Amino acid sequence: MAIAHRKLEILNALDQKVQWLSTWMIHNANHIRKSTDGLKVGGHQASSASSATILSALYFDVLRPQDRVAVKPHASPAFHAIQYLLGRQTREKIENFRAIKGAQSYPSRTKDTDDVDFSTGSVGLGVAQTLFASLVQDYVRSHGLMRDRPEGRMIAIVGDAELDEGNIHEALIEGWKHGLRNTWWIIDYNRQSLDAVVHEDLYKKFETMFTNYGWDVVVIKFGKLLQAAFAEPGGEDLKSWIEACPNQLYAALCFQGGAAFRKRLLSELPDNSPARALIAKRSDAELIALMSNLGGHDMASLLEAFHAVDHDRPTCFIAYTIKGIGLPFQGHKDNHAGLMSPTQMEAYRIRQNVRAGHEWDTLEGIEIPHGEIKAFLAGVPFAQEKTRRHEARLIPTPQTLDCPALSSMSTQQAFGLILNALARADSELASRLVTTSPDVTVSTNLGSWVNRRGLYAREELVDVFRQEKIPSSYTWDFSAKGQHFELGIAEMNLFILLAALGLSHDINAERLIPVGTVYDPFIERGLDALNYACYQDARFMLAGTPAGITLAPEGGAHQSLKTPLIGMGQPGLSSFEPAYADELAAIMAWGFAHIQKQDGGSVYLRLSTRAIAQIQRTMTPELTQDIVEGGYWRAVPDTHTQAVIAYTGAVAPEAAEAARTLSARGIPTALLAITSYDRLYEGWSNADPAPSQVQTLLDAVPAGARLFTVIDGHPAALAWMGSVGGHRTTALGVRKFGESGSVGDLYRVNGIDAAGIEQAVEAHLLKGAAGPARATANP
Ligand SMILES: Cc1ncc(C[n+]2csc(CCOP(=O)(O)OP(=O)(O)O)c2C)c(N)n1
Ligand SMILES: [Mg+2]
Repeated sequence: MAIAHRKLEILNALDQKVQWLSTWMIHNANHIRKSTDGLKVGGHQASSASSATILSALYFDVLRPQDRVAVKPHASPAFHAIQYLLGRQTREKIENFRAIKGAQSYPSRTKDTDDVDFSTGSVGLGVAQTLFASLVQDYVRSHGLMRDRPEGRMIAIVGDAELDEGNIHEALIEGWKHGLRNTWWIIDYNRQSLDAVVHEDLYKKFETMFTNYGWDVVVIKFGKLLQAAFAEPGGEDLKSWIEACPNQLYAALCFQGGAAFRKRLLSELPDNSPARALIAKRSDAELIALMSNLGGHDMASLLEAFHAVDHDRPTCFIAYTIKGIGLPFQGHKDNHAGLMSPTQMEAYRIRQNVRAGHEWDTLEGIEIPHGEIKAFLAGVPFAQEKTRRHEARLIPTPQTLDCPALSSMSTQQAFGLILNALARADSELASRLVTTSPDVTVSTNLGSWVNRRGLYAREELVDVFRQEKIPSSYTWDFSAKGQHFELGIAEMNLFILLAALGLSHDINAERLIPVGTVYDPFIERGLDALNYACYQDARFMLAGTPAGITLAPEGGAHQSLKTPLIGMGQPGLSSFEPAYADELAAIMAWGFAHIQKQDGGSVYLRLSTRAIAQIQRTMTPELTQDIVEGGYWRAVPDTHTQAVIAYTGAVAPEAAEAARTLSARGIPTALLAITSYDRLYEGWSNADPAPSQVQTLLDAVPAGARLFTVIDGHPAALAWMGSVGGHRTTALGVRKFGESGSVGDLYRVNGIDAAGIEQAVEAHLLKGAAGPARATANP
């Protein structure tokens, strides 16, 4: 499709403006505002320039309001410059690029104000997020929602080195399995990473890889100037020379300029090649302009390629670029952190036709009548919808959730039963629930939910075992109505999918209630993606199960001990470690509401496979409240109390037994159930002036009493509790892992069995070890 000449002129002028503003933004941050501490922050000019034309082509012409974009992290200045030109970003923000409250160094959904669709920063994650966002859009539409809104394309501008990240490859497999559509990945193929020039012919690997996963691949290699030159006499020879030129050399020549290109070409082209005349016709300036006219810097070539797509198949564009195009360090292998000096910037300003003092003027130096540019900007398709963020209505949640009253069960089992009860009932909450798991659906107890609600796939696929009447506990039918996303074993994918599901209210204007399950230790496999999901303020419930050494004989390598600290340390995630089913039911009911609240967040449940005898009790509103806030007394302290055992999770029976035994032995011992060390800690940190839950609880403990905290996990998760009221504290827990054994044996080895707890208490209280106020880890 030919692009009208005038339109191209306007787009090229805007692209130049984007180049200028983004370069200036970084210069301003470093040389004028001198960043925050006078430190050079560097690292954007070359990378941003590399993608600027791709971004200009997209935002000023190709994108529609329903499309969503993940911009590679270092193209953030170009992104902000475009939004500024579109009137969607303020001058103040870009003047304060990288400063507090200014435009963010990496596009941020939560911290930027100019409508970032997907945050980027940790390379690879934003790219994969577009893929999962597209699957989620399909899910929403398959469920009869979002019918009055057009479907959008999910687009990533990808640094070529980003494709080294394994999570992208994991996502590609999942995309293929789920029949991915409406996804574009545009690779800024500048053949440079942070450190160096990338391997030769990498694009061939990209091509086969994407084709292999069912994607269309479009290579945008040469711009119009080069294409025209190839049609001249000698053009064929020039093209062959370029095709054969190694990446490193091409980059070096781009850095050195027209004269260097001339010298090299003349030394390498055959004596009788007509290309010599083609080169001779051009000045050095014309020659470098020609040789750097790669497809990714050529507006017309980019637009042609993008507008030619008339289908919804996933498409990978490989756009050839030069890192730092148009800047003094273009092509230099060290240019990732390159910054122009004030003198270089001055020369660039003059070249860009920008008057001193008018650096931030939007249309400064553009020779096309400004009225015409403004009219063009006002008609840009992408900018036609003022706000692209949606608000979806809240899905009603019950005060309490049903949980069968078995005399003995594990929290993991209770989790499955609670979901099963939801699956049986016909509530709106149940219809909005989406579960997902990386090949541990059955072993994390989602099986009965899946039996009732089915697996999701756009195309129906029946369970052949069921069809053949072969007995099996689980029905594995896929359909467009299914409510479980089955993933392969890749925890990164789990968290990125949760990020995508958990933003559906904002992106698709349809709220989903995502619930993911994972073996607790493997949270660490996907940790960066979990952090990414939370950073974007995606909302979901996560069950990490089985957890701790309590999974015992199942396998030492699967024991998790750091995850309580992850739960505490992760912003945007409230973590819980209940011991009893009724606690879990209270937490989940609260959680389903919390993940929908404007000022809410996501929820992490650390669950165990250990069946324990349940407490026969009636849940009261007060107890529910305490459970959700993080803790309650099971045996209250009084003025005689000498020891407090504060436990969390599956070690409840040992803690209770120790408290009983010690009290019987004449050491008055109180018992504190902790359901959320995270919420207790948060509450304590934020409490001012009202006392927090943990302060209120510990107020009742006499000053001379000692706390003994017990957790099947790292003791640091509870050790801080002594600081709340100044009580001496001994923190019991697990600091080594990896050996199989029975629960009893492993608890004993780690000193968290009843005898171990009792010994710790007696060692401190009877043997006069009550020294100065300090916390001790496992004695
Ligand atoms: C997970 C992760 N590891 C390392 C980095 C540091 N880093 C930032 S950009 C980059 C590579 C840049 O290369 P490329 O993706 O090709 O981008 P471009 O050449 O367009 O700048 C690296 C290693 C990061 N941001 N994220
Ligand atoms: Mg690169």
